[in-house]
Amino acid sequence: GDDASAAYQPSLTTLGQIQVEIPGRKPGDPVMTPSEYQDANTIYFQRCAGCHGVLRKGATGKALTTDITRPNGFEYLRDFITYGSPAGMPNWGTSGDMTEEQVDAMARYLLLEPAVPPEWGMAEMRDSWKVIVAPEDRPTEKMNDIDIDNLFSVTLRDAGEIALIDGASYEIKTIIETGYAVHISRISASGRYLFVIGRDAKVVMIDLWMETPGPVAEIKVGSEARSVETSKFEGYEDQYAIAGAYWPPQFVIMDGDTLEPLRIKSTRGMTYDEQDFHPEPRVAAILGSHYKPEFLVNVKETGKIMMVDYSDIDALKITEINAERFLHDGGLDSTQRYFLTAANARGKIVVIDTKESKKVAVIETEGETPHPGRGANINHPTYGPVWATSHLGDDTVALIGTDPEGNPDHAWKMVQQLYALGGGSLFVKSHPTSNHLYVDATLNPDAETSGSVAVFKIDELGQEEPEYTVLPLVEWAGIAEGQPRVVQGEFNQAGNEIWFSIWNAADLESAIVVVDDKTLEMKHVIKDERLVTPTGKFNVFNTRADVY
Ligand code: DHE
Repeated sequence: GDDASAAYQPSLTTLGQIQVEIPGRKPGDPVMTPSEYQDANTIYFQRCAGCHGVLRKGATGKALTTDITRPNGFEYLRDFITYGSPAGMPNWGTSGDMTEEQVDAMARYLLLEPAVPPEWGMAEMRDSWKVIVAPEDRPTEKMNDIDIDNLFSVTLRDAGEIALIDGASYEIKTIIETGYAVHISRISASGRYLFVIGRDAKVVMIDLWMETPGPVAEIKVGSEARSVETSKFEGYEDQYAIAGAYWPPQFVIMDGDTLEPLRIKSTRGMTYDEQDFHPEPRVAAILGSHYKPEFLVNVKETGKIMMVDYSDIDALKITEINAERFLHDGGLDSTQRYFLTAANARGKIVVIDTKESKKVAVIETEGETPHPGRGANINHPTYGPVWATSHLGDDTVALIGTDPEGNPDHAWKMVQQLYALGGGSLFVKSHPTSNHLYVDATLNPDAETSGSVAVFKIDELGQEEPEYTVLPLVEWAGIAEGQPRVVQGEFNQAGNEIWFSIWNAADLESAIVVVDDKTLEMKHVIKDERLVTPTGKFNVFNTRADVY
């Protein structure tokens, strides 16, 4: 049996480089052995912290601090983890993602105080920083025949890699090791440098001019992160990179040639509304303004958008805008002047005018948990330019007017609600040359639904109840094993085809399906044993120029 005194010797557990102490035992604490605690802590960081927070104070998911978990008790927690909830909590037990023993250990883990991982300041960043190829040793011109602007950077989530795939031939040009559960790719204004960030907060900078594109610098900016971006304002192209961390809650501005960390800013502080201190306001999406030398930094838990002026990083000026709590992802309208971003757990979209550095609206989406990615800009037959988001919690798509000059009556109002395949949608996509709006349903529990995408015809959106076409992409890809999920459409540079990931378990076959945007027929399937768990895809031109 377990010896309680041995079990509660403070001991260390590691996730990557995180070292945490098991918090001291209090009377009535559940029994956990050090190895159970370590396993549970690792599972917590991998599966739970993204929604519930490192300190368990809640965001997209509910708070799990002990004042809440203890009154609910062990059985309640165990059942909740096993069966999930319709509001978005995954059914970790019945889906087979966690064993009965793991669920049991997680329920006991949540009755203990949260472990606090260490800080990560300039010393740690500089220790982790590597210039692999110095700027003076890099090519002075493009050394390959790759059409860089039509290249796709594809996240291979569980492999900790990205694939660079040619947009015309569908050929995998190279696979680059990047770090644990790489999350997004962003591209410097010139199109030369590609930046990726993983959940482990490792940023890798890749030079697309090299004969075979590869890493030229890397750095770890914390222990948990999701966002990276580069300076895009005229005169500052490629000058700076910025990465935002979930833990520690901070962002860092880096040299755009080498990733040398220059200025770290903590985001800890007061919530925008109640103005109480929050110890873990995580950095969600970051966007480089096209109107000013500014980065827009979404600070999730305090509900603030920091507009960070990088024209003089020695005298950093930050315009701190009260937005709404639980800011997550977002993107620009078609003129690139307005930033539309989701306060997802509050069901709202906040609109920022990047020219005036002002909040112009907060809009209810009338759906549960808006999740736009960067959103989709379309030209609506009745309302003119609108921006779209789908929802994690239901099948609705909200269309918001974005044209205060030409369509002032509809600007910053929700003008229409569409009904797509079902809940669990993560991303919508369109393109300036396309007549289609694509809506996925990635996290829907039903395999047929999560394996398909809904397509609305833009010129038919003026009709009473616009209908959508269903494209059964998993069926088209011919993958029978597992429950592969369709995720995140991304257009090629010309805007005549859209790519979707068919995201299967790591040990099963995945694919990318290329759809002809005019005919809505399958044009090609990319299958390759190296394509392990493909998720996000980032076309170089569309990503650097913010075309979506
Ligand atoms: Fe993401 C973007 C955070 C789960 C695929 N994801 C983002 C951004 C944030 C974020 C803050 C915006 C970055 C930006 O624009 O600067 N994602 C989180 C989480 O906290 C969450 C909910 C849970 C977690 O533990 O990570 C989470 N995300 C996922 C996934 O499970 C997805 C589907 C698969 C994966 O690869 O992990 C996923 N997230 C993506 C993608 C984008 C993204 C593809 C970029 C979309 C785009 O078009 O820009």
